[in-house]
Amino acid sequence: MGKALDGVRVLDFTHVQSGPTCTQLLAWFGADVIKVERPGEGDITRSQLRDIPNVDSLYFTMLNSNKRSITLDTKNPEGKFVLEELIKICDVMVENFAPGVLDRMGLTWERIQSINPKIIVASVKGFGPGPFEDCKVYENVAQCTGGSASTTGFRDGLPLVTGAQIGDSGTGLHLALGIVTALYQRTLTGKGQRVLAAMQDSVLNLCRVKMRDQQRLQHGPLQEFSQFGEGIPFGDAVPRSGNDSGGGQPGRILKCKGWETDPNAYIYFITQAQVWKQVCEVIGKPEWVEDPEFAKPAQRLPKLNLIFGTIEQWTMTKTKFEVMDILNKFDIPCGPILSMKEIAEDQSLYATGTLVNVDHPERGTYITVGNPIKLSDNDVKVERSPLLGEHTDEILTKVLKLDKSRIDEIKASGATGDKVREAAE
Ligand code: CAO
Repeated sequence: MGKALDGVRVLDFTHVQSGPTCTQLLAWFGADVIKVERPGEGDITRSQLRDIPNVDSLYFTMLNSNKRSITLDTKNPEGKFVLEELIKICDVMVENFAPGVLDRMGLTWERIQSINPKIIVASVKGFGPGPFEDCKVYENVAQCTGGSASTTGFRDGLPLVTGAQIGDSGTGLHLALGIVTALYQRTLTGKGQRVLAAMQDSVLNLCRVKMRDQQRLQHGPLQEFSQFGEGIPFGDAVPRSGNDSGGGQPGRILKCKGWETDPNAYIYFITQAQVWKQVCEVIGKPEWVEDPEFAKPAQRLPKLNLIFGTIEQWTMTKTKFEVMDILNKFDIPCGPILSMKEIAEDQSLYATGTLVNVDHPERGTYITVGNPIKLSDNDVKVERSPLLGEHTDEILTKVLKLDKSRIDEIKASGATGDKVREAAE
C-alpha cells in the first residue's frame, strides 16, 4: 500500500480550525504538510482552551496531526525569503487569514504565480465576493449567515448553533475537495489555480434541504413539520423544525428508560414508510397497519404527535440500546443519542481508526478523531501534532537545502525562533 497524496507538498499557512482541518486531511492522505507558524506563539490554538499548563492544547493537537512545524516571522524580510522559497517547492499553499492579510504580506496571487505558476493557492474566507467579503468570521457567524441557525432549534425558541463545526471543519472539508480536484486538473493543464471555500457557502451547501423547503413553502405548508399537525400556520421563511426529520421519512427524538436522570437516554426513531407494518407491530398497534387513518404516509403526517407519542410510550419501557437492538431486527432505522463519553469508550471506533490514541511527548496519550474517510490503498498512520518549530532546522536544511551560513543569517535576523511558551490561557 502507498499514500494517496505521496509526493504532494503542502505549504500550510493556516490557523485556528477551518484551515488546519483541511491540511490535516491532506496529511492523512499522505501529503507532506509544512505548517508555518509565528515564532514564539505559533497557531493561537496552541494556547487556547488548555487543559494542562504550558502544553499544546487538545484544540491544537487534534487539528494538526501528521504535520511538520516551521516558525517564520513572515513580516521579517528573511522570513519572507524563506516563505517564498517554500512557495517555489510546494504544490499547494493553504491559508485562512482574514481578507487582505496575504496581500499586505506582498503575497498577491500574481506574486505567488510569478514565483511558482504550478502552485494551487487555496483559501478559506468567511464570505465570497459581496457586501461582507472583508469580514472576519468564526464558526458560529458562519452557522448564522449560512442558514443553519435560523432553521435549528424549536419554533418558539431562539435560533441555535449546533455542536457540529459545520462552519470550520465543514469548510475545511470543502476546501480539501477543491484542492485535490485542482491537483487533478493540474495533471491535465500543468497550471495552478486558486481555490476558494467561503464559510457561508459551505454552511449553505450543508443546509441545501432548507433552501429546498424555502421554495416548497410557496406551494403550501411543510407537512412533515410537527407544526403542520398542530395547526400552527407557517410564515414566509423556513421555521425551526425541532427534531423533526429533514427528509421524507418522519422522525423524532423519543425518551427511553432512564430519561428522567440521564440527559442522553433518548433514541432517534424514524417511521420509515417501507417498515410501517413492523413499526406498528413492535409498538403494539397492529391495527394501524390497515387503518385508513394511518395506513398511508400522507395520512400520518397530520398525526405525528399522536404517532410519536404512542411510540414513545413503548420506547420509555426500554433502554436506548434495548430499543436499538429490537428495532434493528425489523430494519427500522433508529439511533441512540450517544454522549461523547459513550463514543470515547466505543472500542469499535478504535478498531476502524475513527478514534485513535496518540502519544505526545508533553501531554502523554490523548484521543483524537482519525481520518473519517477510508481509502483501501492509503497507508497513513495518525501521528501526533508537531511541537512549535520542531522541524524548522530540518526544513531549512533538508527541504530548502540552505547552507549553514545562510541559515545562521536567517536565525540571527529573528525570522525564525525558539519555542516560547506563553501563559495565555
Ligand atoms: N508572521 C508574521 N505575521 C503573521 C504570521 C507570521 N507567521 N502569521 C500571521 N501573521 C499576521 C498577519 O499578517 C496579520 O497581520 P496584519 O493584520 O497586520 O496584516 C495578523 O497576523 C492577523 O491575521 P488574521 O487577521 O488572519 O488573524 P486574527 O486572529 O485577527 O483573525 C480570523 C482570525 C480567523 C477571524 C481571521 O483569520 C479570518 O477571518 N479568517 C478567515 C475565515 C476563517 O478561516 N475563519 C475560521 C476561524 S476558526 O477556524
